[in-house]
Amino acid sequence: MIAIFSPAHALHAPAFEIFRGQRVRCFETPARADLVQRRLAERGHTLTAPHIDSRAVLVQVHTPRYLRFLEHAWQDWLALNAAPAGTHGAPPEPVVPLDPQEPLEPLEPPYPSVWPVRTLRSDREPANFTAKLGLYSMDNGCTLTAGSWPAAKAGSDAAASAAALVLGGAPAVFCCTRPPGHHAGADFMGGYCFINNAAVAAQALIEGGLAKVAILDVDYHHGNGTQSIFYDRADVLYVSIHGDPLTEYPFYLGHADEQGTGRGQGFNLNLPLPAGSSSSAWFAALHTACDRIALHGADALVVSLGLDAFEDDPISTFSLLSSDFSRLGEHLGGLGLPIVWVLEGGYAAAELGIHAVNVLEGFERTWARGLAHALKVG
Ligand code: Q9C
Ligand code: ZN
Repeated sequence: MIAIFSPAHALHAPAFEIFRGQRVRCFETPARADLVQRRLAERGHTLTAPHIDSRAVLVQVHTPRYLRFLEHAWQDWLALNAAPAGTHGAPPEPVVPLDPQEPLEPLEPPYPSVWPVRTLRSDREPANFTAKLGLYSMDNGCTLTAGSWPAAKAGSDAAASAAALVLGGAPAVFCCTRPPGHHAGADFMGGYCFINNAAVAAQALIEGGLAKVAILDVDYHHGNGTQSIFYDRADVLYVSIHGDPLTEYPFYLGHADEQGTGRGQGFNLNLPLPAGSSSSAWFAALHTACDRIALHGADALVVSLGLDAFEDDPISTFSLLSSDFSRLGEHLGGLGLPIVWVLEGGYAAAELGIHAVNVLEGFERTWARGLAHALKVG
């Protein structure tokens, strides 16, 4: 399979994230994409760099003011910290001094601390940097660094490039990208995601002339960003299998009663499963998902390929085995649809390459069989 990879992903490498009030090592690391890339190469798959600038599609998926903020956020944060004391007040001394063992960053990253929740306005962009950061964030899961924008943009370019290859006749293309994307909405980041790569891929397929696209999201977490971007549209069907938001991140979206709105009514299907669900429950949901996708009559499929449904994922509770990822790929090959695959979550880094390749090679096996069958029949 063709896989798109840019070493620019590694420019986004925050030193830590905040977990239960503590600084902990990030779950979402550069090693993830590097290990998947290495496994793809070992198995003889073709790796290629993004060849398309996604800017034109990006502005259809995200708002101009969010993109402007993201692109300049690090420079703005630097400027704020270089401002003479008195302009913004000298920063207070931290109560807990920095651990000297920690890799020294030239500057501590910014975190949101105020958000425009219900009754507060999000239509006016404040001038204050921290207020803007809160406006454009759903949580504190997106540590901004100097390289966050170029890394995220490279992922978006990969998604647009994969869509172009599929439009050109490739049966499937895999985006070996990070940071992930499916929690990012039109104007906010969250859950390690800055730019919604799956949405970029789907929109690029529509722009390329396809009438109907489906997105299947198999990440453990509901893709709230993707759902919200396409919620009022009938041309892009969104289907997701995920941990029940009553107990699992992102908590505030992903319930079964969210079915779309306006023209998009009936074009959103959430299949939440209780935390701790078995593989057989998961595959039963996959069958339901595939039936809905077939009914849509999609011309192409985008798969938000999170690998965190794995039994040993450190932050998730489903029970998929390595062999189940092969089964997933085999099942999707049977749909007979061209696929843009986009890497999302999955934090058992050591197994990530094996699982991604298991899915893709499973797809290739049944896709080839389908072609052989079509030739015999036709
Ligand atoms: N301190 C994906 O799998 N945890 N995202 C946030 C913030 C949320 C997972 C912790 C997990 C998000 C793409
Ligand atoms: Zn996830």
